[in-house]
Amino acid sequence: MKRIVLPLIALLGIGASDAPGPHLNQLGFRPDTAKRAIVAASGSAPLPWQLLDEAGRVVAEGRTTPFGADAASGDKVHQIDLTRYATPGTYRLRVDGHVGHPFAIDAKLYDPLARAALNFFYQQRAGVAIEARFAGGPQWARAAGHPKEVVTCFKGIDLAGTDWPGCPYTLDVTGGWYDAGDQGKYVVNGGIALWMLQNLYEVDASQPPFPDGAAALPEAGNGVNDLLDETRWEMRFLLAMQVPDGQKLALPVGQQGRGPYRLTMVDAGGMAHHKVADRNWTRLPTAPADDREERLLYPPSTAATLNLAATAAQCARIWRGIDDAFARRCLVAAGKAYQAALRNPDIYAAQAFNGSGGYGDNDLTDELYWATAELYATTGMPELAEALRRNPLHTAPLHGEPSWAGTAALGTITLATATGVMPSERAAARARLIALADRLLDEDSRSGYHIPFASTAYSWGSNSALMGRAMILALAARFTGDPRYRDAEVDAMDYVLGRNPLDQSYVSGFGWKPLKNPHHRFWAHQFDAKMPGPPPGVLSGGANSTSFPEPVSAPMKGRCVGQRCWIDDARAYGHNEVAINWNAPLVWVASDLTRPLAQPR
Ligand code: 9MR
Ligand code: 9MR
Repeated sequence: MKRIVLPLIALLGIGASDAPGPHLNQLGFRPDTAKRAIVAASGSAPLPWQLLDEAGRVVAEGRTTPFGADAASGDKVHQIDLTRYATPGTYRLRVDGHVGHPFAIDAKLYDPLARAALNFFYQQRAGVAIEARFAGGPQWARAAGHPKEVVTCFKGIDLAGTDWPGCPYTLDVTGGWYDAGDQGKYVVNGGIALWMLQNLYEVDASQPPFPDGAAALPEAGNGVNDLLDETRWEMRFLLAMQVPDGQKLALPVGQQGRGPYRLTMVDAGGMAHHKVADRNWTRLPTAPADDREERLLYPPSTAATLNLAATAAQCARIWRGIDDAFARRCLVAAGKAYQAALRNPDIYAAQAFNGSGGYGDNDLTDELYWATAELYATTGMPELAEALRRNPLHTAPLHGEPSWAGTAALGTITLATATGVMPSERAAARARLIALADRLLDEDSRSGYHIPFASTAYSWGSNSALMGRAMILALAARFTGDPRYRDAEVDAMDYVLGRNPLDQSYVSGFGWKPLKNPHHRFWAHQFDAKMPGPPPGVLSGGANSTSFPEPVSAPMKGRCVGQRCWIDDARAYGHNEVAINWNAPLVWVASDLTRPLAQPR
């Protein structure tokens, strides 16, 4: 009798359950980077592993490196290093007899992710119909939301008792991106998201990603880079949020706690309204076109004004030579915003409104630093170089990854990468980013799951912190050519794509256990079977061990550690929302990883 050998089927039978792993990036690996996997195992003796090809043949083998107890996951872990194996193909990893899911070694591994992650921004567009042919299918098509957003200011008494007088004008703020699962449009958070996508273009300006026609967009084929088509959509919205010249408004000056606020008449011309949003929270689901709440402008803030100044200055230098009129418009707006912020340096975002998020920030030193750096990089004005040097953040060590409330590193990145920055300034900025990257490498080596984030405290949007750190590491890799930084960048990406104790890919449509039920008012399948789930390429906020703001996640409080505090439930907005400032660094990093590590420039 003929012996029948069915290695693959036999292996499938062993089952690929979710724990204890092996946990790894569910897409797989580029041939030229680190390739790590993790297993949770209580013993301290090294375990045997084998790498199996598609036919089930062993192509590499070794032993795990026991790490021991890992506080961020609550697991005892062993680490596996497959780095030396670099032959493209499809593989499975067997550890101690347990076989995992298939994954790839592929130089083009990140191409689909980069494209899908960028498409998120198209799908978040306000003011236009989203078309099936660009959105990836008819289920994601929808009517235009808020197509004529001509709005005036909130008037009346807010939740803290402040009586707002309103304003004598309307602004046409149609367009831009919805922030997240809600349909607010926020200048503060819009700023960092826009900056990251503009920066992705700028750091590779000689050979920018997403050349015209590469993305699924209505503008593809218009002769302009597709990344810039997408960023212009948001830039125009930010420009529209600027207060008319010379306009006086009653605003809260200085720190005033929870309110009611004392309002003072100031010259607010050139400032930016903090947000345009619903008067009251809408229910889930609510398709954008079905939003019946009143839309209102909320008071200008210094933070929003500096976000406008920074991104418009960045816009001005990027668009120069592509669309000079747009570049000039950006430069004029940036200058006015910057002057307005200097005139009104301490007007904090009013917090006591229903219907939208706060994005409140009591320290604007970093926003001022960022805007100053952008305007300096664009204009080279000596006064701005002086202002930069006077800012304490110019020499202070960088705290960590950029975030909507902590934008200093954005200025530093611009000083390190934009043309037109003095060589001495550029070198100093690079040194500070490399110093931060070195601290991230240290965290990477101390973390059980081998990620550049060693803390056990995971906060709202933690996946974006991982992606922001990956950006810093990617830049250090570019500046130095040192592959250790790139490997740590990959470590961060591996985490969000599945190398975590939940064996969870936090990105919809990618991996064997992808995000399914984000908190989103249109991709709300969990609430209504007629609504779609998320399109591919959308990043969940991720583990949040520090706040449990609604009843679905509340039972986890005190009962989960760090990386395990997460749930794939659309009601859990503190854990499973999606947001433009979270997908933007995903686009940046995925796009960076479509290319081999280049020689330092
Ligand atoms: O849906 C809102 C989400 O987009 C925000 O991130 C979150 C925090 O600002 O708030 C959500 O809205 C909830 C609101 O805060 C309280 N009432 C229930 C709302 C919908 O779940
Ligand atoms: O990303 C924000 C996070 O840092 C805050 O802790 C949280 C609560 O204030 O709000 C997050 O931002 C939300 C915003 O307020 C409204 N749109 C959705 C955002 C992501 O959840």
